[in-house]
Amino acid sequence: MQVKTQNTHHEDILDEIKDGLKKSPKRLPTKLFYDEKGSQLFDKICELDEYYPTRTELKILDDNIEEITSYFGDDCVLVELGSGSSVKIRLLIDHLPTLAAYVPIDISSEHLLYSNKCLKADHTGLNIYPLVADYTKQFALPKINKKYKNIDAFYPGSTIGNFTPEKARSFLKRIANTCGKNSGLLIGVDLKKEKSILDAAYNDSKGITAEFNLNILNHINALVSADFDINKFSHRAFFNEDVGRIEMHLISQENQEINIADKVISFAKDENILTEYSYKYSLQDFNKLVEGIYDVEKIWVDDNRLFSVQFLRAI
Ligand code: AVJ
Repeated sequence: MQVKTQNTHHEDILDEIKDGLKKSPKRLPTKLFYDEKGSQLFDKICELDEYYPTRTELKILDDNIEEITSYFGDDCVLVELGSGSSVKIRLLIDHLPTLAAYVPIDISSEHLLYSNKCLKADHTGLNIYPLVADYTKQFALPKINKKYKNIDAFYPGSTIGNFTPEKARSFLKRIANTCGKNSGLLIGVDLKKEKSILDAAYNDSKGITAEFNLNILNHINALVSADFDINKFSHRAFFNEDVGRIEMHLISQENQEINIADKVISFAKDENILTEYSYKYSLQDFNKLVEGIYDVEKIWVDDNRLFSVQFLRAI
C-alpha cells in the first residue's frame, strides 16, 4: 500500500500556534486535540451517556444504510475526510459492492495506517489510496488507476461544526471543487436543541471532555517544545445560544508565563484560551450554509431530532 503525504509541515503548525496565542482572546488550533492520547480520549467521549452525537449518527446510518448508499451510485470513489470512524466507514463500504476505490484522508499517518491495515485484512481486493494530509487546507486527490463514475465524500461526526459558518462555506467550496461537479457529500450535522442537553454533552460527569480539552496543552508541549502545565488550567464549555455554538475554553488558574519554542507568552489569572467551536445548525440554517455550493438531496434524522445525516450534491 502506497501512502502519499501532502501539506503537513511542522513549521506551519508552530506558526499557527503562535499566531493564535497572539490574538485576544487567545486561541489554539482545534485539530491539535488529536494526538494519540487525544484520539483515545475522543473515543472515550463517544461512549459517554451525555455525548449523544456518535451513537445517534451511527444509528441513523445503520437504520437507513440501503437508502443512503443508493445515493452514491455504482463504481464510485469514496473519499473519507478524517479517517477516525472505522465503524461508520465499514458500514458504507459493506453496502457499496461496486466501489472503485477508497481514499481515506487523515492528518495522522499512524492513525491512517492502522485503521487501513484492519480494513484491508477483511476487504481483500478493495483499492485503498490513503492520503496523509490536512484536509482543512488545499489538497489534491491521488490518481485513481481504476475506472470510476463519480466521487463521493464522507464527512461524519459533525466535524463541520468546528468551523465558523464562513470558514465552513469556504471549506465546502473547496471540497466541492476538489471532488468536482455532481460529486456527492454525505455529511453528519449536529442539530440545535435544548441548552441543557448541549451543555451536558461537553461537560460529562466523568470529566473525560475536560481531560480531552487539557490534553491539547500536552500535545503542544511535545510538538513544539512548550512548557504548559495542565494543572494550571481548567476546562470550561458552554452552549452560546446567541451564536448557536458550543465554545470550549481553557482557563488559566493563575498569572503565568509559558515558553513556546523561542517565545514567552503571558497569561493572566482567569484568562481564557479558546480551543474549540462546535456549531449546531437547524436544518434550515444548514441549507442556507450550503446554498450555491451543494444541493441538499436528502436528510435523515433520528426520532428525537438530535442529529442529521445529509446527502449533498455539488452544483
Ligand atoms: C468530532 C469535532 C465534532 O465538536 O462535538 C467532542 C469534538 N469536542 N467533545 C464535537 C468534541 C468535545 C466533536 N467533533
